[in-house]
Amino acid sequence: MLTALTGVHGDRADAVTVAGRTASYEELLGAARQVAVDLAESGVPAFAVNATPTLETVAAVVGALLAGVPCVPLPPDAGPAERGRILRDSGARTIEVDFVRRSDRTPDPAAVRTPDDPALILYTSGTTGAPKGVVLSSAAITADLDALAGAWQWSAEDTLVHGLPLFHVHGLVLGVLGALRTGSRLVHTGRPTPEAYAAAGGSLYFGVPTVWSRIAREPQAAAALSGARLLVSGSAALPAPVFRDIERASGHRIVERYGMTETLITVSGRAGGDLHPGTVGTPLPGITTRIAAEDGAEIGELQLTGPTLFSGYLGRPEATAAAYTEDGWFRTGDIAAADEKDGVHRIVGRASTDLIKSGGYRIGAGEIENALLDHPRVREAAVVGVPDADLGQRIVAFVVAEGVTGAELTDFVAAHLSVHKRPREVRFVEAVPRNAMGKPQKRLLLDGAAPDPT
Ligand code: MCA
Ligand code: AMP
Repeated sequence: MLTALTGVHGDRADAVTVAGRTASYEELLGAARQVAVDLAESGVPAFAVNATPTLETVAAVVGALLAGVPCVPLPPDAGPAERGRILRDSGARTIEVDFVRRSDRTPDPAAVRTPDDPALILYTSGTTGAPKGVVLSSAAITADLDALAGAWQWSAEDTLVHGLPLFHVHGLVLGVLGALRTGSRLVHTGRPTPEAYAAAGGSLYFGVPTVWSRIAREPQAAAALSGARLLVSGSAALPAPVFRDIERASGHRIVERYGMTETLITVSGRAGGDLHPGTVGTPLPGITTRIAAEDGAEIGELQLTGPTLFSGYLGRPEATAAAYTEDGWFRTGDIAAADEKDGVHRIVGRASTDLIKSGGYRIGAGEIENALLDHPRVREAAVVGVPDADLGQRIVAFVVAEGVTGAELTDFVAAHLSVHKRPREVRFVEAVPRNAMGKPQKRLLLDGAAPDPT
């Protein structure tokens, strides 16, 4: 997976820059080898990495791959509830990582490893309950990166720029391992701000729609990207006006691609291809898709198969089985359509309203509801995603509670789970309307709720 570290492209003084610090391949490899040595000595079964945007995180992930120890990246702002759950579920442990200590040898892995063994375990939300660990093998990751390199003509000539979090597929698998697979330079901007993207002078840019929409609102920053080769958006739907504003200011039609933590990126527009707003391109080589539409309908659930799929949810065989149809296709839960003539896909929505996409983060309504119910003043909670011009959707919590303010509840969720999972709005209601089965009727809540009195 780490082709660039084998020296095929030579060394580069500026191979990897993260938040203003730069390392050559040799320096990165030395630090990663030291991590691998320390991991081998520690005997940890899985390596929990506090995924701050730093060179240490890159060295830690690469070190885990060298040592053949599954890596579990943690959101750096994860509160005790979220952090504790991930560590308990995965059995992962942290060890100290220091970019200054380097080794020139890679330890032998403790056991014989194959490309199908777990490389990464990424935690991702479902509609209810706690996030599940998605087990990804190096075979799946390399299959995806090679398919994307082909689709985007991504090579060692590129300088990849992004500022996405390093605990999800987009920022870590594409944004770090992709650079080390293709040999492109990497500039991670620390935060994905329009100013930082504009100043980075890259050829290839990755962003979630919120990032592109913020760049579109600053035409000077968008214009600064005109010298790039390719701009890519994913993780959520890119609004058509953002596509057009970026084209107007930079001359680039953004390539949109679609994926999931469980499947990696499966459908994408192509560099030099015919790109239209609202479309996510065609399946990558090796991926087969089908639309499970009711008789006569054009849209239905997108289902797929291919070599980029996950190995399963960690320790949850029932959940893994439930993610597939009886005839073995992965159920994405996304509603899509595919053009009859050219096969170009459109993602039109999600089957469940209980999965929220906010700023490109996938957030399960049930997880936030459970967190709110842990607050002693909260008696009932129902969480929904409401359309938001900046975030795509924003998290709105309807609660039955007394003696607590909306701001206190927001802080409670931010502190216990993580900051991006906090409700952006808390509305107090007298009761959560429920159907005969006791299931919250969230639509009714959206139609007439009392505003936050604080
Ligand atoms: C505000 N803050 C708080 C609170 N309120 N902190 C604690 N408690 C509070 N109550 C502060 C934080 O400390 C932080 O401060 C700041 O607010 C963060 O604000 P926030 O609004 O959360 O951030 P943002 O700037 O609005 O974030 C937008 C974003 C972010 C940068 C676009 O959403 C993002 O990075 N999204 C990327 C998600 C992603 O990578 N998804 C990929 C999933 P300070 O700023 O000082 O730290 S993988 C995937 O989907 C698939 C495979 C795919 O297709 O890619
Ligand atoms: P995650 O597992 O966090 O990566 O979230 C995966 C989900 O993100 C998918 O199931 C889709 O709902 C959504 N998603 C990813 N890319 C796109 C896209 N280009 N357009 C619309 N939705 C997307």
